[in-house]
Amino acid sequence: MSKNTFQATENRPRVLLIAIHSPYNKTKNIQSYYDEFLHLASSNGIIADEIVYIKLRSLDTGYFLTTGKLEEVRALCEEKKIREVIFSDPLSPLQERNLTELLHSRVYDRTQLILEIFEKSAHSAEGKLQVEIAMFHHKKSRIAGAGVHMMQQSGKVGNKGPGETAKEKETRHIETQVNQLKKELLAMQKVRDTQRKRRLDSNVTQICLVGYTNTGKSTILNHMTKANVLAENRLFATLDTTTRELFIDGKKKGVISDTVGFIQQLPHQLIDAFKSTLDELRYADLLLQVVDVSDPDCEEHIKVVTKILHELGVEKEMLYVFNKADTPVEMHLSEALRDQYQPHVLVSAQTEGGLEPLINFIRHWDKK
Ligand SMILES: Nc1nc2c(ncn2[C@@H]2O[C@H](COP(=O)(O)OP(=O)(O)OP(=O)(O)O)[C@@H](O)[C@H]2O)c(=O)[nH]1
Ligand SMILES: [Mg+2]
Repeated sequence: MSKNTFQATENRPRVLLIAIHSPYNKTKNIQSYYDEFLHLASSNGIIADEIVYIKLRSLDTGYFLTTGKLEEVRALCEEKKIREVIFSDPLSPLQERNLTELLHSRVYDRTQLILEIFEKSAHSAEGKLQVEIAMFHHKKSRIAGAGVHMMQQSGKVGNKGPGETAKEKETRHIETQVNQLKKELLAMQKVRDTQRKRRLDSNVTQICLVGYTNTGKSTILNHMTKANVLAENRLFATLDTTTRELFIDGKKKGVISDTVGFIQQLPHQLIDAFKSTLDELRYADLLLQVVDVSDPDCEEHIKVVTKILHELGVEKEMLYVFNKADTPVEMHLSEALRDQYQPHVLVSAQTEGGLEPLINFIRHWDKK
């Protein structure tokens, strides 16, 4: 176990981040996975007081960490008065509960962390509903693994049957709420469908920006359409799909949409909840897959995006947009490697005129 210690200044709960290298994590570059985990935490406004890096050969079903590591973490939490512990890997409901009790802290995992970022980033009513549904699903899975006290039968009037446990009651309550939220979401989707149908009927060209989170999708949309979508160095800055008219040389070329960014091991609750937003992709004529060439893991990220698109059943004509060509770091996607991804353009959304190769491609591109 290796660790970093930081100086805590304010009077807030002290936070420990636990970055795990488990045998089940198929990521090729563990350092990038760690960096991404730290970026997820900071994107959620979390200041880490302690970070430990743990390599595990096996996982404990009850406590996730094996005995020796668990004791080291317990001692650290006690010594540093830690009150919040976040794991970089998914915890089972049982592990989460056992660790919470043992460490006297709020304990949660990467999935919960991503859900909380999504909760903060959702601005539209539809986005908020989608996140709420995903949160309920996650909560329901936690209840499924809850302990004995939830198994005790509750004798209150109004229960479904005499044998209903508190666990079943809570699950039923969540299901009722999810069903209600889904109804509301469906009504909103109908409005979106009508808008889309109008666009399809008018035969307007639809272009969609997709890609890993933080690659520059919103920055590109803003520069190409003078939109005002929040773009910042935060994971999942954008959740809501924004669609704008796209003019090239003063002529309307079509519409262009920004979409929620992807991430490796994206919690499935979120893919499910965001299916309706991501539906935009299914109707696109051209996808612009934005890739951050300053990221050492960018090729891996292309694979993640391709896999999620495949899972969503989206197979569309695609242009790879290699962005951040201005960055001082060495390009992580060599020219030879880049050539495997065709067609592609190399751009810099932050440089004056840096998007010209992309604009030029779209200028000469027509839908089939
Ligand atoms: N150096 C450099 N930075 C860029 C470029 N384009 C975008 N960025 C920065 O990259 C960060 C992410 O940009 P966004 O446009 O928010 O990225 P996004 O893909 O919309 O991210 P999500 O909405 O979180 O999925 C911001 O800090 C941008 O300023 C570029 O061409 N060069
Ligand atoms: Mg964005």
